[in-house]
Amino acid sequence: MLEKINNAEDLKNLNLNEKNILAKEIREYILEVISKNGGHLASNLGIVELTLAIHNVFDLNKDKVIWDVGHQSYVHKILTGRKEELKTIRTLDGIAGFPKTSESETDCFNTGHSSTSISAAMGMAKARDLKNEDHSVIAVIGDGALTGGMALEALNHVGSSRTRMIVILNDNEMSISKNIGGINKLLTRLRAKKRYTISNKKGRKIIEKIPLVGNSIVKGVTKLKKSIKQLILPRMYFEEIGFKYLGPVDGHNIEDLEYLLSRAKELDEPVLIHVLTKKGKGYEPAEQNPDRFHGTGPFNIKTGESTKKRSKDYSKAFGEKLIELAEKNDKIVAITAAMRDGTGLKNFSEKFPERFFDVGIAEQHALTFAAGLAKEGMIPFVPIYSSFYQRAYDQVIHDICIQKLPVIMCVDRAGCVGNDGETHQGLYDMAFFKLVPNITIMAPKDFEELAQMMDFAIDLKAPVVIRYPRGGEADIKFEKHEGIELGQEESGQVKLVQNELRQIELGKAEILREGEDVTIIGIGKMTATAMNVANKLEKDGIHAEVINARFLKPIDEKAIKESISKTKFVITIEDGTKIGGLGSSVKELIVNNNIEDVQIKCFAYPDEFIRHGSVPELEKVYGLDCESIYNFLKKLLKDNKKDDTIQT
Ligand SMILES: Cc1ncc(C[n+]2csc(CCOP(=O)(O)OP(=O)(O)O)c2C)c(N)n1
Repeated sequence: MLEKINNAEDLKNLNLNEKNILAKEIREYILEVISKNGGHLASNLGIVELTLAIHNVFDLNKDKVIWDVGHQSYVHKILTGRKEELKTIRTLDGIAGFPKTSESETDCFNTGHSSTSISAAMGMAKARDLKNEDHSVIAVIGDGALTGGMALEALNHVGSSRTRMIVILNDNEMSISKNIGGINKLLTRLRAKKRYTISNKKGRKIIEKIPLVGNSIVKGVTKLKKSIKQLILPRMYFEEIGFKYLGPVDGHNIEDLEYLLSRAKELDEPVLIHVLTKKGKGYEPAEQNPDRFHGTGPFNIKTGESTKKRSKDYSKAFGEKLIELAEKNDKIVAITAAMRDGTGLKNFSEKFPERFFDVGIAEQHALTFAAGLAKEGMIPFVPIYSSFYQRAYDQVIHDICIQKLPVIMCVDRAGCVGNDGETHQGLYDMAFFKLVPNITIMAPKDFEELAQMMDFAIDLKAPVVIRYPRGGEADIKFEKHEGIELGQEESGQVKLVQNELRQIELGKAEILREGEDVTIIGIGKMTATAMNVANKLEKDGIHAEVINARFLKPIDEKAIKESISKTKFVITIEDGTKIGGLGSSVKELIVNNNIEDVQIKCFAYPDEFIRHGSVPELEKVYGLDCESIYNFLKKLLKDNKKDDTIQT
């Protein structure tokens, strides 16, 4: 079947049996591709029949479908001319793992972050009405995404405005982990209701004919029905806020789905269709462990086991240290916005269930909730991915920093994250946090320093950010320097500093090696790149001084000033943006201190959204890998370091 299908037009002539065969083949194809490329497997396996039904009932050349989060759009991509390209999904120059308007007109809105679909759909529906056009607008949203504040704000608006649009609630009882909270409880009661099926459609037709009996009786019956419904049917929640509720319907029964979607299409009001699906459907390991297969790296289809060996990563290092701290200090609590496993909090949640809070996909609430806890003397650690911290910016400013509350904001997946692409790159946090008063910003160069920074953050008793990348440490091991005296030469010109200086002190950088030809300042994981570059330069007789910035704010003016005054040439390397990051702080420092005759070159991401690809590939594309930086410096320093042509 799949061979014959290239776009939705090809579906139109299939009978039910053929559609079911196609669903099976689509699953096999997705499984095959994701087992090689990695990606969002379980959500896509769960949404095959629903996507087929949507494409059968609606015409996506004119009707608009917005996929919330967008991680479940692979089936849609297959049905919209991208079947072959799916093999390139999430790879450099391949198609994206999320909907992209630039990829296809049938991707009518870009997504990636959760809970935006209903707002965007309402905007499109209102525009349609204002332009006197006539097409359907549909938001497809999961029960996890429905816990996000934006989705609830949008439901509130859509319901009261009576806008004609459809919300399809894809309810698989899972966010990444098990879905939680009051909305989930409401859905649990709805799930228990009798399902919509083609067979009880006949029953519905009879009920729909009741009005023929006569007006007054109808009114009486309707009123009675309504009050009974109020008592027993929780669907009234959606109806009370202004939606026609249809469902629940079996999300793997194409016939029933098509029936309900066609009905919804005719209605001139907001409709919510409640669809029940199974995450990971059709692949046993994913059905058993939908959270493990939510987002996965490459794996062996037969066993479900990862084909890449997973070594310790920053999230795990964070989780382990937090447990150690919490054992000694009962004020420590941890908050996650639906990312318990991804942020390394699984063991913490099991060890300290009463001090662990999963608030759902609710980053804004998570931060103000943390502020409340901190105000009353608790010590909240809030690990959230960098790109999702964007959601909670006002809470950081308004609720935490103005009041100087000691919330420890742990920015996981900071920097380039790779294959998830532009919506998920954690490149902006240094720039946007830096301009907030009362905040301290740190980034560790390795696991050990992360642990030290967590200790330091508790002692600081003020708002603090610790940013760390996706994955593990770089392959360079920073020497321990035990027993080495300050200034003692170890090899050639390299001078190492003594161990005591390695303690974290507010606003103090760490000089990793001394040299006089160039100052290389790295921050966080890019400190390793700085060291690698310096080691290579050393072989060419170029002596670089390497500074691990440690603090972006307050930056170590003294150490940097001293070094720059000596070398007269500084480069900065960071996993962030050129605008507003470490490089721009160093430039300000040079200007503010009137340091003359200094050249500076900043290695960071340019002023554009960074696409998907593996991290090493993207670092190469943007000249941030060791080789590119080394080549740049070697060429310059070999001849004459005072070259005025350097462009920052
Ligand atoms: C603002 C934001 N926070 C967190 C995430 C990470 N995230 C991606 S999918 C997901 C769970 C979504 O669950 P649901 O909507 O039920 O979809 P399912 O995968 O179960 O089909 C989460 C938390 C995100 N994309 N955006």
